[in-house]
Amino acid sequence: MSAPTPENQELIHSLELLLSNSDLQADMEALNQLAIDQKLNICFSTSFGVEDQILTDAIKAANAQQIRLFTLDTGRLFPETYNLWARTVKRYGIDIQAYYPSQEQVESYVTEYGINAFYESVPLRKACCHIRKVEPLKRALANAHIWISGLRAEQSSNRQTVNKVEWDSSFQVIKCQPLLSWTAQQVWDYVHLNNVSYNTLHDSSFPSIGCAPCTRAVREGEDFRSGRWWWEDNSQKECGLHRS
Ligand code: ADX
Ligand code: SF4
Repeated sequence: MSAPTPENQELIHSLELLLSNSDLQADMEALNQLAIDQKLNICFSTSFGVEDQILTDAIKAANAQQIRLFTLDTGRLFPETYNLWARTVKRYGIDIQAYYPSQEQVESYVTEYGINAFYESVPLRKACCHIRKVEPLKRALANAHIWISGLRAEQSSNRQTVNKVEWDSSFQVIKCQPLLSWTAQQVWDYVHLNNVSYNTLHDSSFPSIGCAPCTRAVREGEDFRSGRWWWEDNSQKECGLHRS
């Protein structure tokens, strides 16, 4: 895992100055222009969560055609997520490239351990996430210079240590999270103001939505990510996409 080159360090610095955060559409316009001026491959990963729907809306509003959208279809997503995916493509008239897990790896995992083996142990859960999310993400990011994600600091204590722009040594890419400092209030204000379509599960106490067998609704007072891998210890709750 190598450190960023001086060119990447310089790019990180320019991005920090570029992303104002006060105007999301302007941020997307600036990223689009940067992609054109510096011939950069910029991509955005959407899981169709509400933060990602906002970013998709802003990319479209900015006509930021240089930003490539992709999703990781683990094969275990909620029907509501697939429906929203179809609605989003239709509404915005955009391409969202889907990346799938390796057929051989899924077949051998299921044959050896079973279809829901992720409930049995943390290593088996992480192995499933690796096959269904991390390996496809590596392919999705293979030629990328900048990866945009919808992380927000408020989502977990770990995410409070994330920087808006940073070097991701696992995937060897500059990662940026334009919504990092947004509050839930700001998120929902944007959604209502711009009539953004969102996953109907958010209305049924699912603040964070991942794969169906590994996500459940949260109870009043429980934290944002408590419905994800709920049977595991808090310290284990990451799938390898993000360091936090
Ligand atoms: S996770 O690591 O716990 O799964 P989370 O659901 O909070 O992540 O989503 C954070 C960001 O990771 C999203 O805004 C999105 O950029 C990216 N992401 C998560 N899951 C996917 C997915 N299935 N496909 C594409 N991007 C994803
Ligand atoms: Fe597998 Fe669950 Fe990870 Fe989805 S979240 S890839 S089903 S272990």
